[in-house]
Amino acid sequence: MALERTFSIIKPDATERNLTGQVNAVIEKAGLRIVAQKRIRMTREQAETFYSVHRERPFFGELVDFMISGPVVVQVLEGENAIARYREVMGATNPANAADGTIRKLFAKSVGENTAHGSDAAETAAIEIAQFFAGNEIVG
Ligand code: 3AN
Repeated sequence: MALERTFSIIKPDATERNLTGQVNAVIEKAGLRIVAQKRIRMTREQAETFYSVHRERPFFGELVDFMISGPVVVQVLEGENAIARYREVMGATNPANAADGTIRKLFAKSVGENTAHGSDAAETAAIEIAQFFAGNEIVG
């Protein structure tokens, strides 16, 4: 097992409903450690860069508009196999398909407004962490 770091975003649908602490409780109960965290308002440019792999998808504009519609909480999570583990803890992209007890089953409103983002691979985790955090802001 490898100690890994992954990048997480608590999305505007969750901050709007004051759910940051409840999402964090699920993360911590799952054995992941929040080693960096800040609440920010993403700029359109930041959101477009962050989701640039989805630029050609039909929902890209809607996704960017949503991500800048309110505050988000960006985080670095650390733990054994943190990347895959956090995707399990988040549950399926569409909350209708998410397993019981997952963040998206518990809190997500829809496939777009789905409460949490987690990196999908080690390479993307490193890129996403570096977009929002300097090395000295991450304290393990
Ligand atoms: P995940 O976040 O589970 O890795 P992706 O990478 O397929 O899922 O999608 C990235 C984000 O794009 C999702 N978290 C969601 O907010 C949004 N999204 C995905 N599919 C749709 C869709 N059909 N309609 C609207 N938004 C979507």
